[in-house]
Amino acid sequence: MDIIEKLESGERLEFEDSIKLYELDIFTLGKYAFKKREKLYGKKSFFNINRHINPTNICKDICKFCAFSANRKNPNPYTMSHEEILSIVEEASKRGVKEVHIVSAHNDKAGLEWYMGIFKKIKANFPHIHVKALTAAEINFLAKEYGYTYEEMIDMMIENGVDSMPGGGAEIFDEEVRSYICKGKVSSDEWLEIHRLWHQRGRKSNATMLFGHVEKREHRVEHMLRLRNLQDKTGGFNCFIPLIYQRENNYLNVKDFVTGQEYLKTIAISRLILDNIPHIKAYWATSTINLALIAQEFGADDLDGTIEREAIQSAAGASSRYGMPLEEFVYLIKDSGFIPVERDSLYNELKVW
Ligand code: V47
Repeated sequence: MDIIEKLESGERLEFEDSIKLYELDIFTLGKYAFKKREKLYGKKSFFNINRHINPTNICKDICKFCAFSANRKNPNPYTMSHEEILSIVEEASKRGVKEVHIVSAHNDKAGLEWYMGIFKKIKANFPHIHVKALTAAEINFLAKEYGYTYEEMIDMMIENGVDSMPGGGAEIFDEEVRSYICKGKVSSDEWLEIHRLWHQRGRKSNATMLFGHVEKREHRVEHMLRLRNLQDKTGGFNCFIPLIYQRENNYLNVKDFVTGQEYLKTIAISRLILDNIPHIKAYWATSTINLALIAQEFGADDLDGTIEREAIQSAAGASSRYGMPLEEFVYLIKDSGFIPVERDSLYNELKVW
């Protein structure tokens, strides 16, 4: 069966099929991905009103792609106090923010109580706010630093009030590429195991993929298929998020920037092969808002949120440092011919704007 027949039949796509998808022209690929998106959600595009907080940039690990952690290229180490974080959450809450997305570097001086205690304080003061926090990379770092099992760490997160896990730290699962771009960080098996255990507790998480650096298409496809495989077992992933590598202020020397066309193909392919992950997020911070809006026609149904502040990717050149005003976000989605639907962090629909 050729690839078009497979797409027409709706049969599950495997590794070789997915490589062939990349070779299709972008309009044919886009047509099939959009058809699938339309069947699921029509022209609805989901977003949330969220606030990203990155409480420390002091990191024990050295990832070549990272411009956020304090180092020679970014010599401004900081660690927020719990009071500072709480006052950010308080201000955000007054503006109607419904989710805080908290991701830090791997700071071995901050202490476990600094990492965990803040969630309890946020929940005690702002019980209506959804806490999406701690990547599998952070959980792996904390477990090893303080001598806990992953299960114990996960119980600790739940006890302290973490509601869901963000998808960071996945990078690219291929271990050879991984050891070149982020040696020493959580391995791909460990990343997947932490999410498996989190899902086993009935909790939801997201999954990212950092691409457009030194990986090949094969590595992206393999990454997605490993996620699909785990999702078959747990059903715990809400969303898949391809993140375009940003090239400023870091130590990964990449000359060829990923093209818009390659991004749109990657979004479309993720929609077609991840038949068991409900949402595909075009994360405007790394794709630019223009490309994210076009990605809606290539299978993406989610645009993340208003963000407000963001330090990790903006340190490497992304346009997310100050987020996006809600009115502008809604206007842009409408203007692109889609229906802006505000969602909560677990994809329950809250309001059609
Ligand atoms: O894992 C670091 C990435 C991630 C760069 O779950 C970079 O909804 C591009 O995971 N260029 C953290 N990316 C952010 C993240 C995320 C973002 C938005 C939504 C969600 C979600 C999760 O940022 C890291 C890493 O892959 N990152 N440096 C860079 N130079």
